Amino acid sequence: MTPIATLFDPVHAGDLQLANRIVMAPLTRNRAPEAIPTPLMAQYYTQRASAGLLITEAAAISQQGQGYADVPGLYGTEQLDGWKQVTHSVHAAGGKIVVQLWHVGRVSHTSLQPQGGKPVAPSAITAKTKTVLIKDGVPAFVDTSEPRALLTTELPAIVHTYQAAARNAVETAGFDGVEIHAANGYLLDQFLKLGSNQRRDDFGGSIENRARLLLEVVQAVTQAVGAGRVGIRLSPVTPANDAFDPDPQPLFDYVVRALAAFKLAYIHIIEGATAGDRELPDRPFDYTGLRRAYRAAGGKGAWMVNNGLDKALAQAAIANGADLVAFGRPFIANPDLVARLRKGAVLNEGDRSTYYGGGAKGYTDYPTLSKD
Ligand code: 8OZ
Repeated sequence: MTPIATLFDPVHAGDLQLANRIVMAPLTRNRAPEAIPTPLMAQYYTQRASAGLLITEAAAISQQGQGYADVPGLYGTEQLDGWKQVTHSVHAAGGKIVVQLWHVGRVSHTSLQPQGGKPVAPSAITAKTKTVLIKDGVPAFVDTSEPRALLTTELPAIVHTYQAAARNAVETAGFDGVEIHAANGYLLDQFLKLGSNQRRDDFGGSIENRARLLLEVVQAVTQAVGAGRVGIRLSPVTPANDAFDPDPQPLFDYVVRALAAFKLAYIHIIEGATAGDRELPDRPFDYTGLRRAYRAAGGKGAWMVNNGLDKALAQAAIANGADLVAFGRPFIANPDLVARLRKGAVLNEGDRSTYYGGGAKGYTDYPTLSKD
């Protein structure tokens, strides 16, 4: 019998050869003024390069796709130059890094949009959620603006924008791959779920129609950079950003079955509420069933699980068939999380007041074990 893999064993995810199964989950940190990645960001990611895979914070594929102050982009020359420094530095430290492709859809504010326009969405339904703007140098939570419904004729350009950003990421900025952000109530998740999608065209109504934009994006992105470099993040039941669907199991079973055909590097699942409870009594979901649906349809990508894991839960997830485990907040406070998990060492506590915005404090100044 093959012994059960540990968190510290190498694994491959599509074309990505990973030194271990511990992944740094994407974490928004709002430290990229003018959407341009900085040398400090290069330092932050490089400090964490012992993870098997780093997934960057979400990066806007266009100005329209941006919804928060000081988040990075993937569409301008200076942005790509900034990212180049990040990928070079991580690679020099032996790490692997993919960038998360982000269009926020309705989770935005007119002050961040081109010409101060309305954010775009599947339907003109305002999300009951907040976004972060910076006012007088201080992060401020404000209501998201009322969106306008995208015309059917605008959707090909959105698909093309994802594709262009993926190409920029791999060909210009030097990333090992991309993760399509289809979770947490942002544009692609808004299309999937009935609470935000009331369209009457080919992109609304049936499950097949609601999944259409997502699958067109996957097709375009994999065509541009190769499926073995592409992952996708899904959050079937998260209430984040007012995401809601009354019947998520058949919806997501359909999505992963359709994804099986693409030979992606990995499927990344947020179990439960993003950064919250893993079990939601009013939103039950069978994650093992989801993985089985993917495998039964021939899906060979690595199965990555996330949300509120500690070492024991992560090891149990691997024993139960996951290939990769993603840690978010523990990576904020523990640049050497892999070494700490290996040794069973105590973890540093993160300072929530420095999660979003600011500089080096609470970002690149967390101690490693040897310096404790
Ligand atoms: C926290 C704050 C702002 C954005 C996500 C990109 O939830 C985010 C995000 C998280 O996926």
